[in-house]
Amino acid sequence: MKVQLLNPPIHHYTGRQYRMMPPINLPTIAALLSNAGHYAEVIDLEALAVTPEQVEASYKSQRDNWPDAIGITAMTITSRGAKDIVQALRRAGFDGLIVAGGIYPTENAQRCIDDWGVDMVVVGECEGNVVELFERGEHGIHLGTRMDIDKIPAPDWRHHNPPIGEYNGNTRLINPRPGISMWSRGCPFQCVFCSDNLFNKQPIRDRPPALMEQEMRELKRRGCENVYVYDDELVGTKLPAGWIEDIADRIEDLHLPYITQGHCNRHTITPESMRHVKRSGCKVIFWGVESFSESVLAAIKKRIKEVDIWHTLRVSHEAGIENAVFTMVGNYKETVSDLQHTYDALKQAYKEGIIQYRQTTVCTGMPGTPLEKIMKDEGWWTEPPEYGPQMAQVYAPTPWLTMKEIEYWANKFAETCPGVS
Ligand code: B12
Ligand code: SF4
Repeated sequence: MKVQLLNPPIHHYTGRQYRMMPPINLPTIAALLSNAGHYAEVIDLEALAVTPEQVEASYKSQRDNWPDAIGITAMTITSRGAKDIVQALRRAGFDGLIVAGGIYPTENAQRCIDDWGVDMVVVGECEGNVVELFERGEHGIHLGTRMDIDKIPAPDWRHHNPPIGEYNGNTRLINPRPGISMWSRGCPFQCVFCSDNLFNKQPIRDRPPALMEQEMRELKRRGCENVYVYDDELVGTKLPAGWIEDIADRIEDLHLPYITQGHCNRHTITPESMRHVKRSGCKVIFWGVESFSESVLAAIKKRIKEVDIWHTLRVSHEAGIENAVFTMVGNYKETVSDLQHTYDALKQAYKEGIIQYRQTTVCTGMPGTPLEKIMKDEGWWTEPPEYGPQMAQVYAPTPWLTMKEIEYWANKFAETCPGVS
């Protein structure tokens, strides 16, 4: 069977093109299909700036090259683009199997069948049965099954367009020639604003060090000079005993610098653990800080205290790692005095040299999040804009801040230390 796996375009309606990083889901599914004897290629239509009209025209003119089945992935933000592509394929006459999966189809399965015109929706994680589902081709909604974390194969970058290593990177810190990898799945927390609905609120499953070594060596072989280890929260979570040491032993000689993400924690972040993180090639960690205010951290259910943040930044810095902090303005229950406190803390931490970079987003009530429910229950929900940079636009006031205030503090934060884009 020949399968084409598509990441949908969004630039045609958002006015902003993403060629930052490829999704890991499609090359992972490609690896499974290919291991089962099928041919699978991944086309990132957004990264290639291909519009639905171009897809329609190219399908119309190349009937002989049609795959047997098409898979399309979608997040909430890419769902309109996914629908546009499915409809363009159908307009071109493609009547083969179209399968949708990912976070949006998982939460809106019937809509993908009724409104988009896909034949099959795979709900949730699906490495355990995705090959069988493509082979059977049975229309309708199917529950994906998980595969044992030790068995999930490395993403297959062989038939990926654009090639891995030719993306622009989501931050300049991983340029040039960035690659992407995920060493674990899952996050035990459920911060109110987080739209990682497929993976949050569940125990973390760590992938085997031998596979991580294979994956990192393959990325280097393919010309990647930096890697974003894009786990939800890798550093600071409770890792299996000896796991990061094992990875460090295996890839230290590779000298492949990577960036990753972490959860501030005064117990798990120790000089010893950070020594191994550094040894494995880590150069920058993005810490999910959001705010330095205790009351905001509690309101957004971040499950950390201010002391965790200061401890983490200091220990990480002492281990020789650069710290980047994710911060947010317009958080649930955040007032001007909370923002002043975070601003002062950022300034202080930058002055001390324990943070090097900052990214500030605007808290956005994404569909399916606890925050969306709170906003609706409390009567102040406004639909987030579909166009423009996502989670970076001030689009509505909160009960505690005017739009002007949110904008003012986003700009103030930007004055404290360098941004990362
Ligand atoms: C890597 C990553 C990126 C990369 C790559 C983006 C991409 N197109 O995938 C970059 C940096 C570019 C990125 C950008 C953004 N991201 Co992002 N990103 C991630 C991250 C960390 C990993 C994605 C991943 O590969 N996961 C691992 C795979 C295996 O899981 P999966 O994608 O769910 O796929 C499984 C199933 O869903 C299913 N499946 C998925 N697709 C398909 C397709 C078919 C046919 C089938 C059968 C099955 C199937 O099978 C897979 C295997 O089980 C996730 C968080 C997470 N843990 O997933 C956030 C996440 C997906 N991103 C998110 C967001 C919001 C964004 C941005 C809007 C952020 C911004 N402010 O700009 C942009 C959108 C850019 C864009 N147009 O694509 C949200 C999405 C929320 C939502 N409800 O839609 C997440 C969940 C993060 C979060 N905490 O909220 N992101
Ligand atoms: S923001 Fe980070 S820590 Fe919070 S639930 Fe989402 S992935 Fe987990």
